[in-house]
Parts: sequence; structure tokens; C-alpha cells
Amino acid sequence: MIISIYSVLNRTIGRSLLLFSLILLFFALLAMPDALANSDEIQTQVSLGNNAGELKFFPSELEFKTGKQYKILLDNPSPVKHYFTAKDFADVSWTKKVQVGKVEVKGAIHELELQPGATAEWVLTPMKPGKYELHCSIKGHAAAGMVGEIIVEN
Ligand SMILES: [Cu+2]
Repeated sequence: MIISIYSVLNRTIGRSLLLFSLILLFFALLAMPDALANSDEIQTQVSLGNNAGELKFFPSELEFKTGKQYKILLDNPSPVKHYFTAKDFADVSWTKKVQVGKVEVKGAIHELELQPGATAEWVLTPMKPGKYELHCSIKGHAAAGMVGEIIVEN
């Protein structure tokens, strides 16, 4: 009788402890990739034009490393709308999300259009080294100098 109570208690405590540790492990694993990603995320600021109306990217040359996660903070301080168009670069990158205000857009992204005063965050990981072109798709802007280069190194 005593032995059977002991074994039932032992089994119950053993199981709940096991369950408890499994639940802990589950949440730890759940939280880990996010924590790792956030601590490794590299922020890069890119302005599309400036308030003087210059047709340029600031900076016009961007450098990335493959396999690292970047948060590209885009803003348009100029009086006209602009595009951040880098199709080949986008093709060799894994986009986690594009965030605009409280909206997160997931999936493949190739270009972003920013209205005057707009900001957006593009979180991505470049996967392949190379030199990729960047331009603004608004007619006449690239010809006027609104172009850039994206360099991805291993
Ligand atoms: Cu433009």
C-alpha cells in the first residue's frame, strides 16, 4: 500500500516536473531566435533625396555582409516621392519583413515607394556576394543621379 502510494506520487511528480521542464524548454526555444536576431541586427540609414530636393541617395553606396541581418531604415525627407529599387539585390536577399508604421509586410519585395516624409524599415539578410545597382524608378531621377551601388561581401 505505502509502496504503491509512493510510486504513484513519484510518477506524478516526475511527470509534472518533466512536463514543466518541457514547457520551459519550449518557451526558451521560442524566444531564442528572436533574441539572437535582434541582438545581431545591423541598422543602416538610407535617405531618398534630401530637403533641398537633390536627386540622390544618402548614402549612395551601401555595404553588406552575407548571412547577417540588416534593418534598412528608409526615409524620404524630400518634397517629391522616390523609389528604392534594387531588384537584383532583393533577389539574392531573404526579406524578413518590411515594416511601415504598424503594418508588417512579409514575402518577396523588390522595390519600395516612399511619399514625401515617409519612413519604412526593410529587414533582410543578403545571401549572395556581388555588386548590385540601386536606383529610383521615377522618370528622370536615375538619369539625374539618383542611383547607388550595393556591395555584398562574404
Ligand atoms: Cu526619385
